[in-house]
Amino acid sequence: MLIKIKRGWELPDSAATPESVFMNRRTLLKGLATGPLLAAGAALPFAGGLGPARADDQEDPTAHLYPVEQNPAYTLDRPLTPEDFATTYNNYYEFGSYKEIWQQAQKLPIRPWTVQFDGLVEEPMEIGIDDLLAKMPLEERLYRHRCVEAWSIAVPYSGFPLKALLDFARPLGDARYLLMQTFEDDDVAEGQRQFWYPWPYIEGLTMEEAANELSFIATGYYGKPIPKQNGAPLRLAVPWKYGFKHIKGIVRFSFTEDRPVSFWEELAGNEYGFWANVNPEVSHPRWSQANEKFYGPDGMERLPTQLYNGYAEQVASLYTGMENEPLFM
Ligand SMILES: Nc1nc2c(c(=O)[nH]1)N[C@H]1C(S)=C(S)[C@@H](COP(=O)(O)O)O[C@H]1N2
Ligand SMILES: [Mo]
Repeated sequence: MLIKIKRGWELPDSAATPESVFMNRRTLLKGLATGPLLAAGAALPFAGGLGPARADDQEDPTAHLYPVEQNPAYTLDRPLTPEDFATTYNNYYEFGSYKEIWQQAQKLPIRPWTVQFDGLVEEPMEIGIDDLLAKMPLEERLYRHRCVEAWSIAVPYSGFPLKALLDFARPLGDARYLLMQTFEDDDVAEGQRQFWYPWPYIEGLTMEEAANELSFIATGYYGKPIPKQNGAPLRLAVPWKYGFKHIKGIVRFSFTEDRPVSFWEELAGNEYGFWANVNPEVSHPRWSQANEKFYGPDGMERLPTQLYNGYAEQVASLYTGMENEPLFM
């Protein structure tokens, strides 16, 4: 771990060093000094996460793209969650089934990163992340995020509407669902060695949901490239749905006629369904969803959960006539 710190200080103090790299190092140092991880479980994350130079020491080639202009249509009813919190309290089972995975996630190489489009499309294709980003209209949006576990945050994503990606992918008329898939590499993602999980992580949306104005692909966070622990280089944001739908580290978009079975649905379909729309009145089988623990600038605050996480105006019409579907689990 000392080696890594030394490398950090040795970096040339060039103006070209993006803030993201600088910040990550500062956060890392802070984490080393004060983080609960050091006391609690240093051996586990640090053993594999730090050490010789790895892909995580490369400058993110998209750093110059950010910050991007904020879309004023997506504002918040609450303050933003501090960046420190949103980037160190995460769910990313590929790197461990606990919240403190951010160091482990630094091992993920995000260049080269190829994104595949297949299934019911006019023409299957593959494209590198930087070529893809150059084609997409980037903007910033402030979104609420509500995990099914009942914690919530409010964060600034940069990225592009999923609709722009659909237009690029040119799905065929008989495509009914969009399946998204996370990278697989159990050399860096040690969680993927846990064979009882149905890797790779899969998520899905109906084509109508995917084309909804709120469906967003995040490539940036807090005005910088999105950190690995938050899903770099491509991560879904569908803020009216529980957090597990927000698939990270996407490598594949596939268009299907049949409904995809998601990672969590396969593990426990009675607890984590396909629709997963937020609703305070529909309890999880093991806990109430009436309230949420919002992590804001003043720490944790209990707030009432809102139907569709407060986005009913934009999405309720997607579900008319579907009263018999388990829309809220
Ligand atoms: N590939 C993958 N994506 C994932 C997860 C995961 O374990 N693996 N966890 C999900 C869950 S449960 C939540 S709440 C969000 C958390 O996103 P954040 O850590 O950026 O806040 O990521 C989602 N995306
Ligand atoms: Mo979650």
